[in-house]
Amino acid sequence: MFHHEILHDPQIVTKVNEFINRNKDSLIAIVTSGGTRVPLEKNAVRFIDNFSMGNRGAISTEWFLENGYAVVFFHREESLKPYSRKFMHIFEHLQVNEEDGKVVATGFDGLAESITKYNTYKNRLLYIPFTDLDQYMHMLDVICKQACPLGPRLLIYLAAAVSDFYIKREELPTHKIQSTNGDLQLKLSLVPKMLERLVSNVVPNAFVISFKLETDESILIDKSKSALEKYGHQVVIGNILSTRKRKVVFVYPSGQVDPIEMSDDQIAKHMEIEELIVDKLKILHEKFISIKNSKY
Ligand code: 9Z3
Repeated sequence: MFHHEILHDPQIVTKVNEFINRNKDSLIAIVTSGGTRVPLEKNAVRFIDNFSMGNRGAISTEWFLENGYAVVFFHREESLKPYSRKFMHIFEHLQVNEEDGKVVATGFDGLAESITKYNTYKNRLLYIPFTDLDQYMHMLDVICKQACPLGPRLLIYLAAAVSDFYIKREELPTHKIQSTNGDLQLKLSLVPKMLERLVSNVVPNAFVISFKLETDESILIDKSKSALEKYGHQVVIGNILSTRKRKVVFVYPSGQVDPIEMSDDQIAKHMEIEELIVDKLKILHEKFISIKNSKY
């Protein structure tokens, strides 16, 4: 679990198929998490990265597991993982017991509970890492194709921060860009939107949720609505960078807008908003399944 290699297509196909077979009786969620990386050179030493620690995806995965889902956690390599996310700096808090040489961790509230939860749920959790934008796009497509036969039982939760811009392969310099050439001008092209094809061709019966990230509150709802119109999926969850841990807004194809905000009491109890998000999605997903099933 500690080192994740980028997988090739046949490995992804095998892993996802095995995982789905093993979890036949569960609802399945594909959760994307962390930011994509865009290289500036073919032999790349420089990159453009999208902001995301991976908290949203990692915490949501914990709540999907808690709600009975089996989760394909498609994440940026080295971003935060479910259960271990709170213990990134554990090394500095470890001590070696002089008598028996055993390592002890002190002062870490919740560590034992997180380890127990991880061990309880790990059979329902599949890690697949990505790094670069092109890997993200290609691998997500491969994963979704394998999961497509699940129909409405499949939930896709797109929390990863995906770049809108990239440099086309034919325009990428082969070697490291030299500073001796003076100031650097970059021409970035628009990333082709993959969500539309995913929703209409690859997983047309799945329940798909995307996130919309903005920094300007005044455009969040309109941007979320236009994403729903463009892609034809079920829910957009809008969030503002600075307040994303306290409030989000669910936007539906009907135009209905449903804000979720943590109360002071919930914040004082150290609740995380992902619990509320996932609880709500589970209800919506079950409704979606029963409507889809009644149509056949
Ligand atoms: C989000 O909006 C996520 O909530 C965050 C989570 C990236 C803000 P953290 O990982 O942050 O907890 O630190 N993700 C989606 C961002 C995105 O790229 N959305 C695309 C867009 O806005 C559409 S899929 O155009």
